[in-house]
Amino acid sequence: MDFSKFKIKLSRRSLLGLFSLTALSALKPARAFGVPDFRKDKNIPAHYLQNRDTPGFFIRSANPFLGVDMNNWGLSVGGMVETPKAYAYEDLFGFKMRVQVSRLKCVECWSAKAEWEGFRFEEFVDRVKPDPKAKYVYFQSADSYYESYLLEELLRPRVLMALRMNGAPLKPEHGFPLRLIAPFKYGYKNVKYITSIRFLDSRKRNYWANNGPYSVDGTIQPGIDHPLDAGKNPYPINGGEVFHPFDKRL
Ligand SMILES: Nc1nc2c(c(=O)[nH]1)N[C@H]1C(S)=C(S)[C@@H](COP(=O)(O)O)O[C@H]1N2
Ligand SMILES: [Mo]
Repeated sequence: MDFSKFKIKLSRRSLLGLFSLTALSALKPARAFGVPDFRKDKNIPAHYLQNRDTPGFFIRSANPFLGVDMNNWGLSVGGMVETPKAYAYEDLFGFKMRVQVSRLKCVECWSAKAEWEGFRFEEFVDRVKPDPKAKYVYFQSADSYYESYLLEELLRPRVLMALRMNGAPLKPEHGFPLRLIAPFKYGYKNVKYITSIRFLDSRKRNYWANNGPYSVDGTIQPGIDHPLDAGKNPYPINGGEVFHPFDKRL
């Protein structure tokens, strides 16, 4: 197409706008929670955060997306609490920082170790003052992922709200700006790109219990692991990870 005759009317800027609009409508994936949904798409654009078996530390992103836009990012902490709070990225560095080395273990049977730096979940509890009836915590993420915990679990030692990994801010693909590290839970419970934390009086389900065979609980059990690539058939593993009794009561 010859755009030269539009030159007077359309500035270079609006021409670029026209092109990118066309490009966008050609791609136009379905949307989940306002973010493009590439879950059934085989041709995920390369610049999207997506599953990659990167040496050293694999990347797992169930619903590929462009990463968190820090112009629009804020963290809200609320639900059944006395004082709901909203945090900017910089605010989070006001908390007491801790460093730990821990391993993340995925149900697909890979694991990787990193040095994580962040703060304890207590920091939020102390400030928002949850109702004593709020025994559950629900996380939502920028990529339409969500997770669910017992409050008691988040107060255990070595649970970290991580801002940094291996001496640098979290990389976009590893959960920037904020992720959870709970070393006694399978990788899928270690929620990345967190945008909202809510204290609740009932247990919600998580992404992988609703979209796969994994339990809401997700505690790493001793015994047989569950290699996803071995026949692709989920089977119960010792300790009940894949078909966890907790799920049946929901
Ligand atoms: N928001 C969000 N958090 C997520 C995921 C995801 O898709 N979205 N994948 C989970 C899974 S299955 C694993 S194994 C770990 C992987 O973390 P990594 O990508 O930093 O290796 O992140 C978990 N946290
Ligand atoms: Mo995973």
